[in-house]
Amino acid sequence: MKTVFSPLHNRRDVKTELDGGLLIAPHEKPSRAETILARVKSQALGEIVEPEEFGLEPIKRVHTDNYVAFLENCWREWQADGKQGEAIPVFWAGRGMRHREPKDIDGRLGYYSMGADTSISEGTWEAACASVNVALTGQKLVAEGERAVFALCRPPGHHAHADLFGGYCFFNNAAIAAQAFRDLGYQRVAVLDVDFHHGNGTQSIFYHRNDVLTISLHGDPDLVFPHFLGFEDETGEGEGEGYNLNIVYPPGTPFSVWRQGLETACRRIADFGADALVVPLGVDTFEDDPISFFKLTSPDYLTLGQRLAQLGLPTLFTMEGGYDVDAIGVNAVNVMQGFEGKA
Ligand code: SP5
Ligand code: ZN
Repeated sequence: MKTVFSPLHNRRDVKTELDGGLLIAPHEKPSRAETILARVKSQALGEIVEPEEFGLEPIKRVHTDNYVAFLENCWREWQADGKQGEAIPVFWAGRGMRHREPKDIDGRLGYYSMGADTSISEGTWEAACASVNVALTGQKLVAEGERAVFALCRPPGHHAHADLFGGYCFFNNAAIAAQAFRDLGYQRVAVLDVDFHHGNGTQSIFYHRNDVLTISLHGDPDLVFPHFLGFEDETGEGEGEGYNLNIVYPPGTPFSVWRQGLETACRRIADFGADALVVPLGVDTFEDDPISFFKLTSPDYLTLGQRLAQLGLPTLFTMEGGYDVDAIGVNAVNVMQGFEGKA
């Protein structure tokens, strides 16, 4: 299997993550991608390809123009305002307040975010754009006939809405790739999100549509991020009714239970008649992940890959979460090797 990788991911290298009342060293850091790349090489998974440049147009098929402009200018405006640290949203439009874009940079950070876990600094824009190019290059390779491609995206994307960043995400790489499949004439695209966290951005982007089926297996949002979306009664709206599926699990969930949801998801994708599959792949479902509570083991990721291959679809993997850096390479590449038939 080919892997798409951009060294520009390392332009995203913030020093802070607001967590537990402290500015900690971020969970989402450059070594994550480097560790996965090293495993791709040591396992000789396949060719490693640098991304092509796709520009902003495919991004704007999914994200609003004003949001894209905000991300492009945020760090510059923050600095021009004389701020000392990294850009972190602090204020939001709560219930009863106005949802309008203010001029002030603190106001705009709140307007365009869904969490304060995601600081912005120099290079975030460049890395986020490179991550989209990685996903779109993978999508193009699949459209040209590759059975499956591993888009080693960083930063991740699945928490980003049309006009919101957060959860370490800026552009929704998986949603942009799914839309690119549609724009190339694929009629029904399935997105199966196996990250530990709900794929809130992807759900939201396609919530009113029946041409992109969105499914997410994740930790109960009553207990974990993103807290305010991802419940099982969210099934889609309007034409999209019945085209979103959330499967929620409690703390301690082992693969033997999680895989039942995977089975439900795979059957739904087959019934839908998908002609392409996008898999936002997080390995924060791992038993030793520092911010999550599922109990998947490294061999389980081989089984996951095998089951996804049985769908028989052109498949694009986009890298999302996974924060046990010691295991992230083995676990992510196990999915690819399972897909290719390794038991
Ligand atoms: C892509 C992805 O996986 N994003 C996840 C973003 C989660 N950010 C909030 C993390 C809060 C961690 N709190 C630590 C509690 C440890 N028990
Ligand atoms: Zn996650």
